[in-house]
Amino acid sequence: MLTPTVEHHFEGVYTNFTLEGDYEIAIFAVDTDGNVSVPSTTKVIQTQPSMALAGDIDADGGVDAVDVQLVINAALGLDIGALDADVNQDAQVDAVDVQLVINAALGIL
Ligand SMILES: [Ca+2]
Ligand SMILES: [Ca+2]
Repeated sequence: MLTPTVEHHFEGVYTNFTLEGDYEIAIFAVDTDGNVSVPSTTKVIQTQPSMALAGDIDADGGVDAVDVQLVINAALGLDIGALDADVNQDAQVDAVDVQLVINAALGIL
């Protein structure tokens, strides 16, 4: 979502091009009547993938008690929305992921 800065000018920042590869981006506008503009497209090429901070479930740049709570909730089957709590990427959120997040929060990696 773009945010208006000055009149007729919008800006937005998206930082989650974390995997290596080419990303096609389409930008379009919708007015209050639902009319959609022809999209303007551009491309971002990520050549230096960044490893997401392990255990940073809410992607705020740090691993703390909030992340621990989120991974516990996910392990208990509680909905944490679109956040990915599968820290070790084994397709399930369980006590192993909880331990990994706790370790990360404590600085033990
Ligand atoms: Ca966090
Ligand atoms: Ca897991």
